[in-house]
Amino acid sequence: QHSCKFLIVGGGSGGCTMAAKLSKYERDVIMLEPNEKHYYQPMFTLIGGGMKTLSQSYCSTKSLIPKNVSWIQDKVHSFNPKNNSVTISNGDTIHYDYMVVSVGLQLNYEQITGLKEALDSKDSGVCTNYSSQYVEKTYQVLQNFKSGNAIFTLPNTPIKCAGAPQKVMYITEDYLKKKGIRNKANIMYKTSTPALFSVKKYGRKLQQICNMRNISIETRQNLIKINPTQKIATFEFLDEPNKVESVEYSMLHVTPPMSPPDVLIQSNLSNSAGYLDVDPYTLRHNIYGNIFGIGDCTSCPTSKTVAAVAAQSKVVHKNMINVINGKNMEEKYDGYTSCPIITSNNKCILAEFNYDLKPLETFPINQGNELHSMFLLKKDILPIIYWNLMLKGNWNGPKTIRKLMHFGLY
Ligand code: FAD
Ligand code: UQ1
Repeated sequence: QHSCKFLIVGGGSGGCTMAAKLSKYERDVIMLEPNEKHYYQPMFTLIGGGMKTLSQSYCSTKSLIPKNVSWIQDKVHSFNPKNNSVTISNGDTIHYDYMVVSVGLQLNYEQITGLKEALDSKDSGVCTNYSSQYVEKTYQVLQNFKSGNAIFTLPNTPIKCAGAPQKVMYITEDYLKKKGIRNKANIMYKTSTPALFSVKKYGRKLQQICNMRNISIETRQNLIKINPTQKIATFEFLDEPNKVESVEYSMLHVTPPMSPPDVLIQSNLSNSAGYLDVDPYTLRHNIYGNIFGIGDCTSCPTSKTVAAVAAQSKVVHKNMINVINGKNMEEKYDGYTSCPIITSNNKCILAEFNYDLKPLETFPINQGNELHSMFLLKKDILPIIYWNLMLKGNWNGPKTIRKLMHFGLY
């Protein structure tokens, strides 16, 4: 039996950021997180491309826990919001006054036949940047590539960092070009979505890049099966029922299907799709007023990123404090999210936008162009911002910088 004023469920980007913010004024905070290591997942794309190492991407969870926060190294087994409690895997119950849910997304490998064994087998040519367990294999597959089809997939579910499935493709194309074997490769992006990118400005530019670099884009196709011994991948056509196609590959980068964790789907905190049912502007739970949500597990219809979490963290913190003090919630989340789309080993398009899918760029330059400066921001500056500002509770996204850069006009 435990009880606390604030319970934070999940110690990923959202959970650790909220722990840091709350611990500045509160002592009675518990954070539940099963993992010993905390990974900065945005670095996975660079690790897969051989530009960073896995050991550069994590810290021990323990080292991130602020002084006033108790860490319980376990996971929620069931949510009981009517009793203001959760039970955890070891059978204990934790009672809370207020709860922040930040459990992220789970990777559902089993939804693609043969995927798990293909990832586990060394010579299958199948890789994914989406897990710390497999991300190093991507660079091995890339280095071993000799010729044939290199296929990159995006599944038929919402995913985190919707740009990541194509970043690894641009890095691969650039790598093969520099190695002098680009003409031996046939590069294909097979995506369940109807377009390359949801924001028109960036989508248009990325389409041009693919045309110029001879990358074929095949939309509304969904990977359903892999035969890792014969190296054949099978796709369904989402707009043509019953049509499937099998393609040989030498390299296959898979973005696994994702969903909220089962424990959230099965709870009465989720909407019909399984996401934590929050108001998209206040981030407060739509039924239980003492529960807030942050990050990938929420129903907010924005692209799921650390950048979004940063902007949400201020809203959750301020609104929660106002609720506690019996005041109106004043902060509103505008859906801000950002996706640094790496297009080579030294260039990046820095997409930033809101719920309206309108660009909301921080810098007074056209971020829709491939820029070396934005690559350096992504590779060298953002990790520093993450570990030293965001996880210490001192980064709410670049809004203030944007206002300064645009003299408050934008
Ligand atoms: P997470 O950080 O995933 O944390 C969720 C935590 O909840 C985990 O630690 C998990 O152990 C814990 N948990 C799960 N179930 C339970 C339970 N039952 N009980 C207790 N704890 C539980 N974002 C960007 O902004 N820019 C990028 O360039 C970028 N690139 C990316 C590239 C890749 C390959 C990947 C995988 C992600 C990328 N992201 C990027 C996305 C970003 O990492 C996520 O959006 C972000 O980490 C979400 O934070 P979160 O707190 O919601 O979830
Ligand atoms: C950001 O704030 C952030 O969180 C720390 C990210 O996650 C790694 C990002 O990828 C981006 C692009 C931002 C936005 C920051 C700036 C300075 C534009």
